[in-house]
Amino acid sequence: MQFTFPNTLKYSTIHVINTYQDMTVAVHWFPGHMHKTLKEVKETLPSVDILIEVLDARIPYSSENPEIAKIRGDTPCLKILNKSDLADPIITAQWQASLENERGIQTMTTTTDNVGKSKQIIDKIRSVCAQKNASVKNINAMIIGIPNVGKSTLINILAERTIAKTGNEPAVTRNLQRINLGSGIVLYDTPGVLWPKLANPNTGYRLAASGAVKDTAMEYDDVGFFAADYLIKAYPELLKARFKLDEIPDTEIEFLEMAAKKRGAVMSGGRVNLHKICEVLLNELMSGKIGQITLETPEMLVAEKQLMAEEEAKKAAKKAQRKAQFKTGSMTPDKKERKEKREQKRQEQSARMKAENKRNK
Ligand SMILES: Nc1nc2c(ncn2[C@@H]2O[C@H](COP(=O)(O)OP(=O)(O)OP(=O)(O)O)[C@@H](O)[C@H]2O)c(=O)[nH]1
Ligand SMILES: [Mg+2]
Repeated sequence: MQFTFPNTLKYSTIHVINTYQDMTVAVHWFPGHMHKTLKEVKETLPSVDILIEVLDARIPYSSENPEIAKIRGDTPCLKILNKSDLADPIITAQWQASLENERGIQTMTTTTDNVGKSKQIIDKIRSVCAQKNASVKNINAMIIGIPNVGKSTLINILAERTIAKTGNEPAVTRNLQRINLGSGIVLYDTPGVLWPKLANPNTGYRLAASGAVKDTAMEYDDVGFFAADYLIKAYPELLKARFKLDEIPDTEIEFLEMAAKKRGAVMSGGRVNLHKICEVLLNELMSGKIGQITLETPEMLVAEKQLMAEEEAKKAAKKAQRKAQFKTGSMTPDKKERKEKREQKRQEQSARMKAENKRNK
């Protein structure tokens, strides 16, 4: 399935002006097992005491599942910003403050580098579910999140043994798994889930650029151009250092050409291999080799959401206009006249019939 950038959707931050307009990209991915998982999550939710939504600290908005927000109800939710070792720490703090504005939401950052901190999740679970008598009943904590965000890794840390299969690719876990920690807490590991409709087109690119989308389901070149466009504006110094460049050019294509030459991504005849350099850029971005990078800020999202709302309002206005046109269309003088004539003929006919009936009596 594909989606198109709305004409007006642009980044809007101090340094990022998006040039991607009218661009179509295929990074949408919602296989059958995700559909099944979402259904199972909904079914299990009534017996869940706390939801632990694992977010990718590099894309806290784009990795937040809107379907969960819809079905969560009053279930307390702890949002974990995982892989915080790969994210820009200043922006991570901004995201935590922004997420905690929501009712019933608590946040924490975690990374595989700091196992001790991850274990504090257990204390959080206990404090949030303090009213539940754990000696009588287990606390049920369900771990959810996008593919490849680190859910199973986190479960292994909490369980202090390798109990869930992990791997650096999306869709490693395929079935819901119940893990009894043995101390009054039961964890549910779930397969990574995306959602059927991405409202914000930038979300698709960011999910792809962070490794949540299977590489067979994304176009490296499109995502690479998107990432290059963002990085030259948001993190020019990191790019300079990583690709050993003296200056960062104004456009993503110039940057990709320069980087390709530095990395030998050149084809016979001297033409730059853009596909190859996009692949290199994305792999280095995902693995953190370029540096600690966050792909979206709360400020950017305020602007993007506003643009999306304007886009929606325009669509709704157009639809209403079409509807109105259709209605008035049926009332054009021509149609109105024909309708009146039909009505008149009906009345004449009924009068004739009445008169005839009277005569026959
Ligand atoms: N750099 C970094 N890598 C991490 C972190 N947590 C997990 N990973 C890596 O991310 C990859 C995915 O981890 P998993 O635990 O399998 O992710 P998952 O969310 O269970 O993925 P699915 O089951 O496919 O949905 C693995 O290679 C982990 O080593 C982290 O905090 N930092
Ligand atoms: Mg998993």
